Amino acid sequence: MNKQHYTIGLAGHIDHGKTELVKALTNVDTDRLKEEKERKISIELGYAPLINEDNLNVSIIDVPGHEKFIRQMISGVSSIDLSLLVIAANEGVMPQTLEHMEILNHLGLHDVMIVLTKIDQVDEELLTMVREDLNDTLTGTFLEGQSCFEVDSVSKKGISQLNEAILNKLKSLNSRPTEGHLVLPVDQSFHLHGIGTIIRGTVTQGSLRVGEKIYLLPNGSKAQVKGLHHFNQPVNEVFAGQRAAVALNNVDLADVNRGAVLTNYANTTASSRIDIELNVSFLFNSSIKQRAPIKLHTGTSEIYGKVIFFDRNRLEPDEDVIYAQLVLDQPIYVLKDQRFILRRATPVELIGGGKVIEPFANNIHTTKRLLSC
Ligand SMILES: Nc1nc2c(ncn2[C@@H]2O[C@H](COP(=O)(O)OP(=O)(O)OP(=O)(O)O)[C@@H](O)[C@H]2O)c(=O)[nH]1
Ligand SMILES: [Mg+2]
Repeated sequence: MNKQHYTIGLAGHIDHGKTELVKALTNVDTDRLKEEKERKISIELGYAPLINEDNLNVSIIDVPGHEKFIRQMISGVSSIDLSLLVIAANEGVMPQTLEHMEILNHLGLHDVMIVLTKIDQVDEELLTMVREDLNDTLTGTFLEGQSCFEVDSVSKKGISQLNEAILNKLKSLNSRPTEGHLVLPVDQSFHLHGIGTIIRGTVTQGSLRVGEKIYLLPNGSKAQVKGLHHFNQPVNEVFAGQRAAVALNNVDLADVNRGAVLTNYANTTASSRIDIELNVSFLFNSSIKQRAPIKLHTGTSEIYGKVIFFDRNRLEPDEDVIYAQLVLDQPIYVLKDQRFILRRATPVELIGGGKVIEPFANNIHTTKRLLSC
């Protein structure tokens, strides 16, 4: 019987116990870097397999909570099936709890389980207050009415119940389509002496085999798959939903930075002008003018550019859905309906998110001319 492949992503404020929770669930410490150990914070994405007896192939992605590392957070959750929104009982809802919640919402990641950690750090009275505060925060959001799991990750109280609920939830979700062309956004790349260029990422669509010819976007160069690993095990094929490390023949490291995409679809190219449907976040409370500099996050890439509104000269808060064009500083490979997050370039602030409605957009003047015909 074929295994089903799923990826779970963590989300939540700094120090709220995401890495400790991953450790309690998987026995893997995802804070591997020396700097992470010294500063006692997560900086990079961390990965761990969730071993289970249900024949499900489950990967967990741990993300940093610090607001400075939001880019890593967005790229980490961009390819997940289920998220665990972590809130520490001794602090309750904090700024990145809300920001991460909005990021999940705008990326269309609505399968979320809420986990209250550090319950050993509070008494029953404070726990009741935190539950009420959380309930108030979630009211009116896409997470209204969600049940909440309570754990102490250090003593593992509540972990086996959470583990069981996670597996039951995954079984109720549709697995990602393994048919269709390959989409593998790169989240790490490095050079390994004697082997060459290696990339890591989560396959979001399709599958990939050893020996297969692939294309690297945005630059369009061709390469061949020399070898594949899934969590340090050599494999012949990887499928949508799985983590993969891919050894590539004849590829410069510079061509496969985080944000590049591997595909086996020949007839495609990158674009630097895209039309978007943008849902404005309730956290956006300043205003931006026509052609303001923005940061686009989609897949694992982060690209600067300008926003051009179709119907206004300024975007104010309290808007719902608007349509706009992004003119990007570098070309990007995106698909129609692909989800994204939009942030103001300086000072950095979440504007909102939505989906790409036209990956190869016309110059705005051409669009206006076409509309007036
Ligand atoms: N007592 C207790 N301590 C916890 C629990 N969860 C986490 N901690 C501790 O809280 C501290 C922060 O936990 P982390 O898991 O590193 O927090 P994080 O959310 O991964 O932090 P960032 O990745 O930097 O955002 C560590 O010292 C953990 O051991 C818990 O349930 N109970
Ligand atoms: Mg961490």
